[in-house]
Amino acid sequence: MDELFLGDVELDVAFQPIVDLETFRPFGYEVLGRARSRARGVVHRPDHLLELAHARGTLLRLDRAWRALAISRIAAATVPGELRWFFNVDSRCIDDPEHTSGFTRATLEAAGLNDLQVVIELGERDPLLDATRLARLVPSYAQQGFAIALDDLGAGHASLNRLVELRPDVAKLDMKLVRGIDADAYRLALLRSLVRFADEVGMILIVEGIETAAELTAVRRLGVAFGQGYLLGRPRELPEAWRGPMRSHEAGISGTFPTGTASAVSDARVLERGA
Ligand code: G
Ligand code: MN
Repeated sequence: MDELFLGDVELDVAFQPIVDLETFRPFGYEVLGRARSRARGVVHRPDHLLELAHARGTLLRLDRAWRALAISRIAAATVPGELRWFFNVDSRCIDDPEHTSGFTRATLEAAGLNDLQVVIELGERDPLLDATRLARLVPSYAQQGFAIALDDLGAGHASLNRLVELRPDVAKLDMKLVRGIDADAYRLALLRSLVRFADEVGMILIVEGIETAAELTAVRRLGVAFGQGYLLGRPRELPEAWRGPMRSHEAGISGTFPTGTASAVSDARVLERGA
């Protein structure tokens, strides 16, 4: 697969928890593409790699390779059924003549993951996140049974216009609007109004990029249901307990804490109490 992209680049994926801010249990995981050059020991920034692939006409291949890799990792694990799995899609993929609808559903089916709850994140980086592309993409994903998230709301192309056109099931507030929110009346007022907006239209609101205990406290006080960020859990491999062959005691795993998230969250609680 390497030669399809960039010499010796080796693809990987990491999983970052999206956490229920009331219970601190994981609501789901966002899949994040990762890449490194084995020979040179270099870690590549995924956004750079996407731009490079776009310039070389291999964006669709890269996008699909990451998604297929993530699906194979999930399939190799025993994951609790109630979790949602958030996949980033670069909407520019739709311009590739090889693009056909149904790849993600077909890959899930081949992996025996028909019941996986999938959320497709359409994001701020996509200059083509316009009404014409959305009119083709969104029904395709809806038909495959996936929910739609507007990623990085408030940044780049993920504008308020996109929000009202797309009417997504989920919106993820961009992390720049969260940074230092505890000490910023404008950011607090904006988030407060978005919580109310989400409630009124029945949209799930996720706050991205929570890094400090003070930010977490402020976001929770506003009644935001779900959060993501380094404080709540870094992108990493799936929890050890889920990997490898199913063991009998894992049959009733539903609702348990993945190890990584539990420790990150208890850190967050301690930090929050100290704040
Ligand atoms: O555009 P999108 O929201 O999909 O970008 C996710 C990126 O943000 C990933 O590269 C992930 O590693 C990074 N990320 C996740 N949580 C945090 C955080 O708390 N702080 C910062 N600075 N980056 C984060
Ligand atoms: Mn995302």
